[in-house]
Amino acid sequence: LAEICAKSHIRASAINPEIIVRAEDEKRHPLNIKEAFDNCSTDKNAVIAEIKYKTPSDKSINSQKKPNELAGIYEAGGACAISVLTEPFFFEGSVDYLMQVKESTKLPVLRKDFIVSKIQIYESYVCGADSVLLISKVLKENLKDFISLCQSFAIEPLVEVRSFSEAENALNSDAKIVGINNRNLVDMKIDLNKTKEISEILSDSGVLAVSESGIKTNADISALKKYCNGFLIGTALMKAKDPKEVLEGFV
Ligand code: IGP
Repeated sequence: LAEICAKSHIRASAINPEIIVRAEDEKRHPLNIKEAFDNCSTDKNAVIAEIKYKTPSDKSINSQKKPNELAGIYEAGGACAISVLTEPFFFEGSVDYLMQVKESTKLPVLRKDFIVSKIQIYESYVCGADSVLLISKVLKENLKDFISLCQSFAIEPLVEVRSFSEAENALNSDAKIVGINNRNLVDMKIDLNKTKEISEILSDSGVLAVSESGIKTNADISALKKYCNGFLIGTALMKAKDPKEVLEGFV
């Protein structure tokens, strides 16, 4: 994680500061991911379907489908939002993919990256993100400031947590959507019980809880359902021969 964040700092320092002015001049209205979630979850499972071509946790992703093609498939399969990896070194993502997906879907689009600098939030807004991932473990005491910058652009971030203290930080920082990561970002191990464990302190707070990572089967969804409002699923869809069919099974 430290290595990914170090690379992210280098990427952030290469962003032209002019983007801040462009963001302030931009009059885009991001789609409301929380609303999309509420609409989805009234009659089905709310799934954020993810586009990622590589991941350190599974070497066997080998999708030949283009981002815009996947966006169409996910939309047709009933996803409530689309997540796009933009981290280039470990996930082979790019901001171009984010822009391509934004152009090809009417669903809210989440930028999945390791945001370490506020300039990446300005960039996300200019490049069409409707939501961004903010990781509690990475941002620590800066989390509140980063969330409020996102909200100033009407971007509601997904705030990722994996422990009680990270979840408390999210709640104290005015997060409205909290992702519980079942995967330990240090050793990559999956523990679906994380969702149950952490959901306890989220349940009375009014935030939306999203169970993230390692969800592969309908049985996983059934087991997690009572502890969260929705699911973030990447690998199982990227590895599927027919991602639409697999997604339809999840929603
Ligand atoms: C998706 P999976 O196991 O379905 O591919 O997981 C998503 O949760 C995962 O990509 C993720 C992630 C992250 C990626 C969760 N948190 C932080 C990069 C950065």
